Amino acid sequence: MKVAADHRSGNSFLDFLLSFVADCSKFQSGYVALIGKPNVGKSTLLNGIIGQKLSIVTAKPQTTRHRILGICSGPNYQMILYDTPGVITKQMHKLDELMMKSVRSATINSDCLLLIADICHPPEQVLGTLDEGAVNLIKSKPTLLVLNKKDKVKQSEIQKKQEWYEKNSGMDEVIPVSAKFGLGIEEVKQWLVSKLPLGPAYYPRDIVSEHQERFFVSEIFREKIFQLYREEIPYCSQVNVVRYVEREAPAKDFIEIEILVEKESQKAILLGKEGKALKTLATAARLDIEDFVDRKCYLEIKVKVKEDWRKNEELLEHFGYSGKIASASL
Ligand SMILES: Nc1nc2c(ncn2[C@@H]2O[C@H](COP(=O)(O)OP(=O)(O)OP(=O)(O)O)[C@@H](O)[C@H]2O)c(=O)[nH]1
Ligand SMILES: [Mg+2]
Repeated sequence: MKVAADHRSGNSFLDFLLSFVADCSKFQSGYVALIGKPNVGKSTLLNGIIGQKLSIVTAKPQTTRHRILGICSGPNYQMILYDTPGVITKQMHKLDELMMKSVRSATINSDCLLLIADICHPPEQVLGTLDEGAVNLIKSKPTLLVLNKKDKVKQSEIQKKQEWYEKNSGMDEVIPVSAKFGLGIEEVKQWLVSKLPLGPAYYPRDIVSEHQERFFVSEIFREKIFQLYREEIPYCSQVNVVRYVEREAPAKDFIEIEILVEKESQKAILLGKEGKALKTLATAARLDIEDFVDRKCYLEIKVKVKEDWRKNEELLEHFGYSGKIASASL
């Protein structure tokens, strides 16, 4: 930073301080919550903004269970984004309740909001499903309505839907995007930068998340369960990384994984005939985990039954659903 000038100038230290303060005073930073119904593409959008796959994505609703933190740093800004579980009105278990709590806390802690809706769905009042407290919170912050999946509809329909939402949603601005194909992401980023308050970088510029590697390993594993199994299996499964031992190459990292389900019958489905289904799952997960950690891995997997784990508050807290992210074992 202007080193040569500092040495020549009699007021070098003062000049340095003034220019440092001026630089800091231009820097913008803040928290952004991504909220919306299940399956609208919140996680895909987070990954698109960060430019890297951080949050797992599947075709099934209620994939995201935790509040996932992703960091996007630019030359003059740092946005800290929270991907959140899809907003549901009917809560079946304590897990659902804790998931909705994490949506609320992300909303409260944010400086601005991305409210995401699926452009393919008939237009609707986007705040309609939220309770009054949440609506008031959203109205008190700069909010962008992102109409996602625009690649699936015709240009004329995009325009019609955008106009409807601009007129009826009460949101500050409406931007149609395709998170999956990277269309409109830059516009969303520009909107965010225009709303971020002045402030320092909260995280080193070269990191994209604060979660530990083992958290992502359990999430990747869960993504594969969502992709490979049907009906209740994805929803009744909890994945814990019990042990993660990093080893010098050519040795492989050793990862002990525990999958919890609620019934013996679910365990039988997960294992499959002669353990074949579990083998397929383990291979698919290992390949993606190796890609993510950039090392070869050996997975040791145990499937356990823990009745009603989704209703057990103490266990849920232990598994990190109370806001803190942690991978734990029984
Ligand atoms: N065609 C198309 N599909 C998309 C787009 N964005 C997301 N999807 C798909 O929509 C599905 C849901 O995406 P997610 O990103 O997991 O949605 P989410 O809102 O995070 O879902 P939950 O975590 O379950 O609340 C996946 O199959 C994505 O590939 C998009 O822009 N276009
Ligand atoms: Mg998600």
